[in-house]
Amino acid sequence: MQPKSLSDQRPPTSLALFCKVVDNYGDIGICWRLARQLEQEHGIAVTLWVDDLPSFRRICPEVGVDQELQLISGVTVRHWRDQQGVFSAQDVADIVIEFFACDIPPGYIQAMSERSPRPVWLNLEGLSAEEWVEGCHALSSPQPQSLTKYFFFPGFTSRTGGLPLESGLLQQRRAFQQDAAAISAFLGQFGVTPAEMASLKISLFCYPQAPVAELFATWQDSGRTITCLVPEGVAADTVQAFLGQAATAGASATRGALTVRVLPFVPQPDYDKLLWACDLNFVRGEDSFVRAQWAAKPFIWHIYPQDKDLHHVKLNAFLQATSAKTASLIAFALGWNGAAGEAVDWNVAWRRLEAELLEIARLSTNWESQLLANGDLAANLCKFVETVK
Ligand code: TRH
Repeated sequence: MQPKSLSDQRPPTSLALFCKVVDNYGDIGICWRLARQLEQEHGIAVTLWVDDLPSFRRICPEVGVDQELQLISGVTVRHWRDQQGVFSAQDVADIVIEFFACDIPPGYIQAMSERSPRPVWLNLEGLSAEEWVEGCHALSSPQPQSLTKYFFFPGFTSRTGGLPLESGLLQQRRAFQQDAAAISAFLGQFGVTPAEMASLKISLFCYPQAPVAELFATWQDSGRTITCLVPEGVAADTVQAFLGQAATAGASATRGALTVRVLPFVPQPDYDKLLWACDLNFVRGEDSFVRAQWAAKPFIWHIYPQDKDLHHVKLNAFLQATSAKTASLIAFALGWNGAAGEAVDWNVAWRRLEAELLEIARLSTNWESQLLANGDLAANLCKFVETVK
């Protein structure tokens, strides 16, 4: 074995990522993905502080919900119980990231100010295609005690931090999508039958206010057989009404042209496969929305609702930015998000969208190339840290 060079013996760069789960799975979903990527692709020793272990477990079954400290896929996971705690400068990582402006414990910030050199402190913001993002990305904000915080925005242009994309993901996706046996084996484990596999396959992940019942009624009368795969807990009341039984994983029913099948809530890497395997995906929030774009399949985004319909502005900004769109997709997406400004005839909206699915899939591949040119968020973040440290 070659002796290690001196530089090899330096301890790896350390990074603390603080994640507060506001609701659902997107906050931890994004942080967990980033933590793994920084550890695996950049050799950084990552500590992920997270306040809600049960939500984390839903997307990563290895998580022990009663563990204060655990090592998962090379990432140190710490239960962030409260804002208490006394920290010393030695406890502070080289890079400190707060997700979505969550408040880091005051004791940790105090220790950051006592550390020499000071850590690089980033606030990782939420994703938006609005124009102002470019102007705010990478801005610095002076903090008390000689600390500086930088805003780091994900985004869709080269003047933002880009989108998270694991190395090799697109190759894995292409191999999977070209392998009919792999797709059958993957969907087969959830009880999807050969007839369902041959139908138009649609995954459905949305917030409770989506007009799912209206869409189910439309799909039932569709001229083409459709299989809708719904993770457990999503649109639960409508799914239960359609099934005539509890909407638990494994349950399914067929009415007219539509089969609805309930899937378990799968671990994060399997959710990618589900998106890759379907012909159309309904996604929501932030992380599944990004994954749908790396699936290069048509998708409809249900945006996280905000007060005063602020989310409609974000939705329109994205619909304007993306090149993976047709008039039918824009109309459908606006209707799905209650942003159409008029009543939607779902039969018409669906017929138009369905007729353009192949065209949208083709456009999705071009959009993917555009996004790729912006680089991956984890790599962009590491480069940014080098420029400010
Ligand atoms: O769950 P979301 O609605 O999350 C969020 C949060 O509400 C958050 O507060 C808000 O800031 C944000 O949306 C905009 O949707 P999202 O972002 O798509 O996250 C879902 C995660 O769950 C994502 O990482 C994919 C994962 N997932 C699985 O791992 N398995 C599954 O079966 C499904 C359906 C999702």
